[in-house]
Amino acid sequence: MKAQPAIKSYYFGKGYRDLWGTIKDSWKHNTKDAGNFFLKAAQCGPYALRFDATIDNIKKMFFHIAALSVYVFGGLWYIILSSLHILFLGTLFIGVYIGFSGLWLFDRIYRWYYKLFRACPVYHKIDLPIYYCSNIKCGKKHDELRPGPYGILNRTCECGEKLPTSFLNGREQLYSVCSFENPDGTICEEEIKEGDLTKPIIIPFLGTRSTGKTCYKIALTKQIEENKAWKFGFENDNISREFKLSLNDFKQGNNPGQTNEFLPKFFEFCLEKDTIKHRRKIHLLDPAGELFSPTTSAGNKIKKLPFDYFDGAVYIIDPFAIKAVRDQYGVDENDATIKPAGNGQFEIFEEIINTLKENFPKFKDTQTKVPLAIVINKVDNFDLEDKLGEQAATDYKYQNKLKTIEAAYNKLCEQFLLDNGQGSILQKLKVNFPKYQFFTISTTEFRRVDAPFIWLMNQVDKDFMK
Ligand SMILES: Nc1nc2c(ncn2[C@@H]2O[C@H](COP(=O)(O)OP(=O)(O)OP(=O)(O)O)[C@@H](O)[C@H]2O)c(=O)[nH]1
Ligand SMILES: [Mg+2]
Ligand SMILES: [Zn+2]
Ligand SMILES: [Zn+2]
Repeated sequence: MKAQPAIKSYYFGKGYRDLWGTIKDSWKHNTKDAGNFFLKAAQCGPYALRFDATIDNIKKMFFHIAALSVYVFGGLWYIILSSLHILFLGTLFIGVYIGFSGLWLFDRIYRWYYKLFRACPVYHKIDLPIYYCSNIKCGKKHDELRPGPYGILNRTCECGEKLPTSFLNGREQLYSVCSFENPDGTICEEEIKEGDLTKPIIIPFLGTRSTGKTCYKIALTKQIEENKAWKFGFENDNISREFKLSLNDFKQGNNPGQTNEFLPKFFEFCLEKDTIKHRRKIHLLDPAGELFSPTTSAGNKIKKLPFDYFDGAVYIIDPFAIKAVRDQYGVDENDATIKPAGNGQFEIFEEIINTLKENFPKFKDTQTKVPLAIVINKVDNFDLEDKLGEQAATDYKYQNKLKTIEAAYNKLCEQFLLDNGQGSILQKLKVNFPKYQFFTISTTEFRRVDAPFIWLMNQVDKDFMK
């Protein structure tokens, strides 16, 4: 363990020094006592064969015998007592070590079993953040706050404050920041708000410019907030404030404006259920569509997204980015109200797939287990709702005796893509993401916006959705 701004536990530092100290001291006493007798023997003068020296000789001999006895018997006592001392402390220390290793292991295994980790707002997946000392005047950073040489259940910071070393006794309530070390040696230190152990669910939105990712984020969050199946809450005041403002704007029909950040921070909120042990922390990622624009460097940019630990993705499609659809409805590609997404929303998907395969082990196999919600947005326009909406899917289900409405949505949407000349991308989607599901939504009219999220959650977190 790296040096911590804390006082080493008795069992890892001072305990040994104390033991060594008492052993040394008691030997010192012994030699001192024996030395005194030698001194007294010396004071009796040299041994002599004279009669008048007999008493002195006897005294001298007595002191010598006494000195030797101190050495021999005292030494024996010393060995016996020291061994007992070592045995006693040793047993105590071993007990403590077993306790500490057990707690350390429990902490690890528990978090591994429940898949609990921290997702920093800028995508680092970390096991243990840096915790700040709870004494505000001190604020020292503890980067390995777990059971160890500085303490088992608690540790004492250099300032004297007691800090819990495990999630069991309140460690997660300390202020904490990301501990990821950047390639240049600096530490990320983005604030991570938890309060307790939470299970992260990470869902990025894929889709080119103006497909409606940001509108989707707003409408989806609103619907999730209103859903009575769970308790909703923001952890971060800034995100909460930002959401309220953009929701107000959105409801008044204002366009959220294009997102500029290629790699924005996660948009986070928590979901809680009485029946569930750990809150779920949902991390939505709404990047600028430019990230997916079919340029030569798109792959390099996409690589920076947290694909290696995302749970599922939402791929947002704007039907009006398809020329055949625009032609059918007489929509210009620069239409100001519909704002059709640019060409290339499908071409980029190929690039995304290639980048994933090259860079992320999860996607190496042709068939990834990662679920993909393919969302056709903007169906409030023209007769798209009649063709692809809920009634259409229900009718299709009964007419074709399908088991689920989901199967009906898939069939309708696949046919829609085929009819509009997008058969090849459809094939690629199905081959590379066998766990896919089509949805048709309207973000501006809040139509079926939470369906893709609920489906994804059912794929990745059945326990929570029970
Ligand atoms: N009619 C209609 N328009 C929509 C819908 N969803 C989004 N739009 C419009 O599409 C445009 C783009 O929406 P955004 O959410 O900003 O798109 P984006 O994908 O975030 O775009 P970038 O941030 O540039 O990548 C806006 O003008 C929205 O009003 C919808 O369901 N129906
Ligand atoms: Mg946007
Ligand atoms: Zn402190
Ligand atoms: Zn970080």
